Amino acid sequence: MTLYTPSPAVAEALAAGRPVVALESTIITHGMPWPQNLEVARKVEDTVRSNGAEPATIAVIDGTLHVGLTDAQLEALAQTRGVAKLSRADMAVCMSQGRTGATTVAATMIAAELAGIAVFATGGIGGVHQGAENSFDISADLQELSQTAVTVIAAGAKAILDIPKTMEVLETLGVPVIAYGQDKIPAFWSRDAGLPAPLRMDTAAEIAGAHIMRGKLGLPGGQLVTNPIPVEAEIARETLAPIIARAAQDAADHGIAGKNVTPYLLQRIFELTEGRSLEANIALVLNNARLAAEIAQEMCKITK
Ligand code: PSU
Ligand code: MN
Repeated sequence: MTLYTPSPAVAEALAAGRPVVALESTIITHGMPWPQNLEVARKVEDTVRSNGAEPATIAVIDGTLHVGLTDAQLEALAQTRGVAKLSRADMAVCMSQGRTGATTVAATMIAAELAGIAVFATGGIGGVHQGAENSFDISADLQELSQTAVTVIAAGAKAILDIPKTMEVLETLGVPVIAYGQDKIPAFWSRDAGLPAPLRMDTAAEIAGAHIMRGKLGLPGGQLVTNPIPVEAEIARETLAPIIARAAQDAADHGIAGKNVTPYLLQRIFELTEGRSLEANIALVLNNARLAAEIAQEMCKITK
């Protein structure tokens, strides 16, 4: 029994040593509303392709871990309601029970490493939630970055999180946090989280080189590349702060907990910004797909 099923295009690219970029599916099922979720999923794949790499969207469908989806599978996933949200804890259970689930950053990293894919593009990673000192809500994405050798390109930690605490945890776990092309950490919908970046790199080649050096040193884990949202799509921090506070209060009032927190907040912010948050989200995901494809190409050059 094979553990995962690559799509024909992904299998071919991997066999030929061509660049491949992993993509998550929770952003499709839990991060964006229908039908934009399908449109964006297709656009992200096209962006990876037009930038010289093969996209591999990852999901568990009827118990099979798919690395690369056909367009029909992508469409079905985007339309299905009640799809499970899978992280490290529940991926094996979903597979052994023959169920369907979308992969978060953590689960996508596990699948990517298994398939030999070193680069993964997403929107934002999970992190330490505001009030974590009481709720203990810290995303499994952080732990995963410390143990699975995949370079993840994101637009920073979402502004719904406690970004300083998220940075502290990443430092403790030994995860390199690299800001692309600037000295500051970006905050998903805005380019500046008000914190200096621990590391800065200005080219895809440097990022690829650092990933490979980490492997040579025998250090487990990956890298987090934080790629600032394009200027024209940015929403200012001051604009978002009261909206996020309101969404967080609503989540508390409704007793939202566990893995429902992130999807609830994203949906609420979408409503409160009248869709502006989604437009920004789309722009930053495409921007990350572009950079990820470049990094994947550079990695292939080094390892060839
Ligand atoms: N970014 C988005 N939308 C999302 C997510 C990220 O714009 O839905 C998802 C990712 O899959 C990430 C997950 O891994 O949220 C984090 O969830 P949690 O905080 O429950 O670990
Ligand atoms: Mn959580």
